[in-house]
Amino acid sequence: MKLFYSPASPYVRKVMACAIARGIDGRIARLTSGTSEYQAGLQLANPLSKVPCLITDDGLSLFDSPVICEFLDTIGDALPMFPVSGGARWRALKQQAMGDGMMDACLIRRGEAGKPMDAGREDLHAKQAAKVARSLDALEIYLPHKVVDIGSITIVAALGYLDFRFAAEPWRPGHPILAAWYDEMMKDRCLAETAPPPV
Ligand SMILES: N[C@@H](CCC(=O)N[C@@H](CS)C(=O)NCC(=O)O)C(=O)O
Repeated sequence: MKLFYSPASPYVRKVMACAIARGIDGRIARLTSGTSEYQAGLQLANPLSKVPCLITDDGLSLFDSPVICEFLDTIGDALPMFPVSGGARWRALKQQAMGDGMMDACLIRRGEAGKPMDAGREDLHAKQAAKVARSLDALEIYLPHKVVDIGSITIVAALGYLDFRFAAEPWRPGHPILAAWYDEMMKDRCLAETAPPPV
């Protein structure tokens, strides 16, 4: 398998964390943006031109991190990252949606960074920041379980991205329970080894 990859992408982190948790990361070659294969191939493989994008051993291109992560669950015989049924499944999928939404809001703000701050842009920043703030408050109350699954992986990826790109807006104050949960989850190899690069 080949993965269009960026070390700074929280969505790529989700994929690599799932692959490590399932013991199949060694079967994934990483294509980084400096390579000609990446430059020539990403738009063909993913018309949206976004990472992560996985090329399977059958030559199928898959994109959007939830799709890729679910595909990885079909390979190997480790415990699934997507709980199969019941409350655990819906909790994990909901947490994945929340973590992805937090990352989406952060990326919108990043995309606007450095542009002139007119009233419309200030409103956009405030609305995106509020989505993240409300999600943090909800997570402080409805803490994810201390299990590695697609829900907790995505929430950790979102929180790690806040540390990485929004260090000037620390999320830990006011969220001590979530901060302790995060520190505990970061002890897992799949999350420790995929932490964002130093700023
Ligand atoms: N929903 C997608 C989001 C992927 C995404 O936005 N990736 C960013 C990097 S973090 C990207 O490739 N952006 C380039 C672009 O939007 O052109 C997923 O879950 O994989």
